[in-house]
Parts: sequence; structure tokens; C-alpha cells
Amino acid sequence: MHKTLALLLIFSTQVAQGDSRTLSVDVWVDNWFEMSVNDEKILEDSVPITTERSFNAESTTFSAELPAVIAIVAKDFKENDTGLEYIGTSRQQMGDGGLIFQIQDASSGETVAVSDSNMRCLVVHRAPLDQSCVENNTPVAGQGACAYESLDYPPDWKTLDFDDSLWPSASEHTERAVRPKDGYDRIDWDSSARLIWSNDLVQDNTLLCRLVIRR
Ligand SMILES: [Ca+2]
Ligand SMILES: [Ca+2]
Repeated sequence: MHKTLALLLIFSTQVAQGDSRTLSVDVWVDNWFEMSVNDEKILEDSVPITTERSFNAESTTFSAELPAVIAIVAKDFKENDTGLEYIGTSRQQMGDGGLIFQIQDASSGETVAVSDSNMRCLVVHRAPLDQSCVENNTPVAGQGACAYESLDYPPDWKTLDFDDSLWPSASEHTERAVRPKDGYDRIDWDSSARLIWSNDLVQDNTLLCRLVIRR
């Protein structure tokens, strides 16, 4: 084979393979999450959402063809559709959420993607709709101040081609507002990675968040 042609063939093979990258990811969510890449689940919070005070970070490594869409279901704990926790005790309250992640090249450590306001997050569970629900001695989901809103997850929302242009941008929140707990300090977060949620850390309980990685 002609030497130049052979070199061209090697080069084109390398370009084709260059679309796949091995990446590492660190995630911390108050309280639970599931992450998928191009509609394939790669990581789920190992502590069930039903566990009281479940605060932990999770990490894994995965390979993905780029561009890739990162899709995250993030849930703040709620005892039921009132959105409250510790119901009927002196600690009855509205819990709050918070989410941060970073994706880095598994070999070089280069930061490839982070949680920030470039993400789009759809609120699919909001409760209570009126904060005075928390003062109710016997709060009932769907009644009075304890009304709630719940949406079905849009079909195909985890796929690259899904159009999220009408979803709101994620809101960035400070450490002071989120008060990240156990597991958060175990990770060496890139300075560009931000704590995000919707604009309401308290009443918005379940979010669907998306980010497309293009390089
Ligand atoms: Ca909440
Ligand atoms: Ca919480």
C-alpha cells in the first residue's frame, strides 16, 4: 500500500474514534438523583430517597460518544405530596434541595462539563403551593395551602434530540443557601461547578435537568 494512503487511513480511524471519551463524574444532590448519558443510566444515588437525612456524593467513570446529553432526575425528600417532611412532629418543615456535579476527562483530569446556569431544569413536582401549609397540624396533600403540582416526565426527555429550549435555565445558588452536607466536602470541586436548582430551593421538589456536552 502506498505510504501516504496508509497514513491517511490511520488518521481517519483515529478521528472516528476521537468522538468517544472516557469521563469521570462526581455528583452531590440533596437528596437523591439518577443520571443518564444519551438515554442510558450511568449512576443512581446509592441511598434511597426514603432514607432520612440522606446526604452523600457519588462518583463513577463512563464512556460516551460526543455530543452527549446528560440528564438528571433530582429529588428533594418529601414525605408525601404535601412536600413536607417530619410530618406531625415538632420538626415538621419544608425540606430544601440542591445539586452539583462535574465531569472530567478520566485521563487528563480536564473539566469537560459542570452544573451551572447553562443547564435547563424542568420542575415536575412543586409543593406545597402555599408555604403556610407547614403551619397545619394535619396537613393533607391537595387540600388548601397544601395543594401541589405534579407533571408527567416528557417522553424522550433523556435523548439528545429532545428540544428543551422552553425549559427554564437552572438557577445557581450559594453554599450558604444550600448548606451542602455529608459527602460534598469529600470532592475536590472545580471552581466552575456551581450548586444549582430551580429558583426555589424549598417548594420545587423534583427537577429534570439537561446539559449537552459537545466536545
Ligand atoms: Ca422541598
Ligand atoms: Ca432536602
